[in-house]
Amino acid sequence: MKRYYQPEIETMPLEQLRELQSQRLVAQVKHVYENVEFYRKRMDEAGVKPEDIHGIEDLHKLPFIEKDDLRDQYPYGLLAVPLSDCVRIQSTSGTTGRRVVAFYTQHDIDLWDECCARAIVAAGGTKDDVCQVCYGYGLFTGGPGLNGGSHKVGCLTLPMSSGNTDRQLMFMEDLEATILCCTPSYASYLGENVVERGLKDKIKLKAGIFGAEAWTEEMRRDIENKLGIKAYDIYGLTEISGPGVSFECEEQTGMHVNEDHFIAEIINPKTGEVLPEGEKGELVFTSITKEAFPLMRYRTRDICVLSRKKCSCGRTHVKMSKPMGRSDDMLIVKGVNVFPSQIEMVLLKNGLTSNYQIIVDREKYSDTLEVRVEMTPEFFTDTLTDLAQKEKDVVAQLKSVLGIYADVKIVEPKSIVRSEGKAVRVIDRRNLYQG
Ligand code: DLL
Repeated sequence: MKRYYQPEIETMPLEQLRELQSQRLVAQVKHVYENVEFYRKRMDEAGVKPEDIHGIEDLHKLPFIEKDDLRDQYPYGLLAVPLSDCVRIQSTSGTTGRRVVAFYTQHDIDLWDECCARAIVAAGGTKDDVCQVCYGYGLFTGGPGLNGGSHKVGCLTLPMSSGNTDRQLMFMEDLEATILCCTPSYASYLGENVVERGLKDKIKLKAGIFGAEAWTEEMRRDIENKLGIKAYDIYGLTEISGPGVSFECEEQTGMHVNEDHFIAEIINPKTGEVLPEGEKGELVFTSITKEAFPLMRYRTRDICVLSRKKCSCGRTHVKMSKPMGRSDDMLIVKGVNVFPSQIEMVLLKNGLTSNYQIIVDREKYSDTLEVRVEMTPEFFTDTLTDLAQKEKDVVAQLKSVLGIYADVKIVEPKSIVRSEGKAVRVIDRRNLYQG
């Protein structure tokens, strides 16, 4: 049995899909040119007018937009409708402290929910399912996105949010959850608890929809075994809407991009040149149906490959590989986006040095974050109690800036190995990216 939420769109013949994309792109370019000064200026500088865009073949003429532009335009600079037409914001961290704020009209939310509904149905969800959503709710898009998708499908939705494992497991068993939505690391942790507490035969889970961070095939098998489910990947980013930009079908060989809403391109991150299908490069998205916060040729910094190889599920939408790395220095720790510059800012504010190292590791599929930083020579005379207090202060400030715990160790001057070339500030021991 084929599993689609919107079969006519998900299996639309390619020609027709391209035509739909073209029409929507032309309208979207006009919308942003007329309503967003930033785009008007950028397009004028690039010598492109809305009349020059006749369809997707002209997409390459438009300039790129980057995370720094979003930061510079914070908060309202990219808004394309009156604020009074917006009903929600979601947010994520920016490169240097400033957050990215994305705006949504009710129509934007409806379309986003539909994208998530497609992912849930592709994972076997129907109105008879019980969908346990343990992504964070709030500014993070994970909880609200999958919650909305689950409602559209008609599942009984358990809006658990993250954490409180005892309660998660109690509801999973008592309310007979069949679909689990959370980060792969949390799924793995839940799986471990299910096995340890002898719950595997008592729970009714059949599928999981896991994303927001990189995870390996090995981790997929481990989660599938522990929870007795089939585990599906889901991808997305706040700037473009949230989860559901792309999702895996039963073939589990890449994620179908919801191409009726987002046009995907792969570019050479160094030159900006558009690369042919099958080549590895940076993923760029153009949102063609967004009303409030449309992004044109947004550089995601995620490195991956696109494929139009025929899929046995019958969907015609292009597939993206799992992200294979980043073209910037963003780390994803416990599902949270972390920029080294955010950590550096806190260290310097506390009178510490810029000789620091960020060490990310994994214990039993759960991320750990350690920050080692050299004290200044003046600090050297401080007592151990002073230093311990300083470490505590930095831990608290990092928690408030990043939203996650980092183990902070203040070390002696000159004890962090100097590099002859670029400083090695980040040591990521997780080896999460494949390919
Ligand atoms: O992580 C949205 C999301 C929520 C996706 C729940 C899936 C499930 P941000 O916090 O803005 O949004 O982070 C976006 O996370 O550019 C990727 O680098 C990374 N990412 C997201 N999904 C995946 C995935 C949400 N399935 C950034 N595999 C993106 C690997 C992922 N990386």
